[in-house]
Amino acid sequence: MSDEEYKPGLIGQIRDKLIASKQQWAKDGRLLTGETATPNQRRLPPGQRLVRDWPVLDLGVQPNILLDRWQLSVGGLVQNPVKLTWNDFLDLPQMDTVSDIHCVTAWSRYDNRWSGVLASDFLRLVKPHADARHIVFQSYDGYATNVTLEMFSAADVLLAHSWDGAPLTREHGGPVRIVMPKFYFWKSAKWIKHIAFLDRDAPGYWEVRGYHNTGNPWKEERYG
Ligand SMILES: Nc1nc2c(c(=O)[nH]1)N[C@H]1C(S)=C(S)[C@@H](COP(=O)(O)O)O[C@H]1N2
Ligand SMILES: [Mo]
Repeated sequence: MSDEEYKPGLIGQIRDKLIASKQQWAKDGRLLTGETATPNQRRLPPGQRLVRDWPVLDLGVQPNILLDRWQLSVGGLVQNPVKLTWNDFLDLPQMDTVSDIHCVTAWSRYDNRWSGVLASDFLRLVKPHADARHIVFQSYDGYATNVTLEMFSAADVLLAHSWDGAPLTREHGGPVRIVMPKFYFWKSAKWIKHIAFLDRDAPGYWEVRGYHNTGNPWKEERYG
């Protein structure tokens, strides 16, 4: 975890309420429109509204990870289980992408410019075994979320350290977060710490609390 110990106080209580109400949304099927759309059929997925600001969502902990203490480790079914320091990470090929954010709480934000390492370049480095089919992202705040290797292999997936030309702020998941534009934003783990490659699925924080295992916004896979 972070250097900073998390002490549940007023903020913690407020967040606990938010988490509980988000979990209740899954039970009630809140925000579901019953519509579906295929990717590219339209830019704004069903039930979403466009925002211009960038809301912050977390579990009440925003870990403060100093760059010289930051490490990204990779484990499980890979040939090359690296432990990357900040400089190691910056030595990997750097790319920019532009993509839209779709949060399950119904806001979407267009045209986010991210900089970092493409998942495809990262996969070339760690070399998953043939039987690696699933991935779990583990974060410095204790959060986890699961995706398939296929989802992670998409050309638009990034391990991002910058947004709009500036380092990702702590509240938005800096030093490094995942960006998976084709899925609801809860799949885009902030404060990434460890990436595990597995031969079986391992549902994450929201996935075990009533949220969909895949989370495709054009199919409105909010809960499941
Ligand atoms: N480590 C971590 N990653 C996380 C979360 C979190 O609580 N912890 N929340 C998820 C959710 S539910 C959303 S909507 C987005 C929010 O990212 P933002 O605060 O940058 O908008 O981060 C996702 N990644
Ligand atoms: Mo979210």
